[in-house]
Amino acid sequence: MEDIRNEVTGSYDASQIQVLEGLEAVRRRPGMYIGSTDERGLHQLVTEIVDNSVDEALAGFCTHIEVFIHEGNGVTVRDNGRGIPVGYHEKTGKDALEVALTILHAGGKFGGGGYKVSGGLHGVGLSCVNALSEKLRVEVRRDGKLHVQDYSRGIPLDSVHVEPGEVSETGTTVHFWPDPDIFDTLEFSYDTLRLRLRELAFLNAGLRITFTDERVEPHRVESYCYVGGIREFVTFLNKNKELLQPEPLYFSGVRMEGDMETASVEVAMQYNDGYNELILTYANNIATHEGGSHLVGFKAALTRVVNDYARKFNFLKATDQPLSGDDIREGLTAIISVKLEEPQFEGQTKTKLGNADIRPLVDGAVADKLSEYLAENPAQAKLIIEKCITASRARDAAGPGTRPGRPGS
Ligand code: 0RA
Repeated sequence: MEDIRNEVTGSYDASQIQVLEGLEAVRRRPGMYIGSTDERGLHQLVTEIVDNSVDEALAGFCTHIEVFIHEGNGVTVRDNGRGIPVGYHEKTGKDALEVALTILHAGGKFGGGGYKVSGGLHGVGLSCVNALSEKLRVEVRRDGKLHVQDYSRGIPLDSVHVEPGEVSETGTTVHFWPDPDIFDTLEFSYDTLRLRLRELAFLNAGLRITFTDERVEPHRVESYCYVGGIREFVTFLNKNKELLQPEPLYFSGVRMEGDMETASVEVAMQYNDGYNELILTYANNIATHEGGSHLVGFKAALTRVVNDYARKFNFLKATDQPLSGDDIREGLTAIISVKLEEPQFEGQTKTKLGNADIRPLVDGAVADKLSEYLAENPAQAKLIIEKCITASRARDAAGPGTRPGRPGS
């Protein structure tokens, strides 16, 4: 057991013991906090740190996140947000920055009207990464000063101190070196990280993410910034395809409780001339591979609205069967992204969104905006409906057994 006395006070105070117990818990069962200690868990560390910066961007205070992989597999994540708060923290008697880096569940709601959405580790990201890093340095640019603290395996090596000189910008930088005692591998994959960082840029319109791999000469640098957000994501997924609409359709909606926005939904969709259905769903920037309430809401609204339109304008005769969900989703590429306060992740791989109240939110937004779009763009509507009817006939011609869900969604 290492000496756990507080370096400054020399005492084993209650909050210090709590911190050490938290650290111990994370280091003893890292899988409970980051999923695993293999390659996946290693990359999760980067995501956890980046998620904090993305939250700062969602709150409206950060426009640029930079990620570096250094030689020797250290990582730096830097943002231009407000900077993690520094200064005396009443409850613990420590610096607020140290609290953020050492106390599990120290995250909480963000100020500035935004709600904290990072799925990550329920807001324990920073302290977990700290506990699982052989070495970590945090730098906060705030109040014209550079505040710094160093850690090893989550234990502070010094107290928060100000480095000489002035800084003009604000922001947070975290440098960390994953602990070889914890992880099976320390080798970061450029492709894994670039995929995730680009996805985050697509999911958060206007946010710039710059990614630099310093392990190769010359360094590999890429920067992602999509003003169109998930519309550009759909365009990207549909590239090299023949398209039915010149631009993806885009719908959004929010849930308000009083004057507080407590959830939001964004949908982008575009048909191509192929037969595949590609719908990617996200909750709080996390891919929900098993779908869930947002996907159910989307499918229900899409199926209903397209059938209603087809009937109303006599694409379907009174005796015709309704178009099935599968018919309607043939050739469809879509992104559904919801942000909410307390996401419930369920299913085998914890990638199924459980929150039941998200279903009517998505259904409502898609139904309203899609009906409006079809009503205002009859030529586009005709193209879509005719494609669905073609799909339906092809499925009928293929014979029984090719219609698993009819007439459902
Ligand atoms: C809590 C409160 C405030 C900012 C942050 C956290 C914050 C955390 C991280 C983590 C990485 N980058 C970050 N940027 C900001 C707001 C403090 C204020 O009111 O100025």
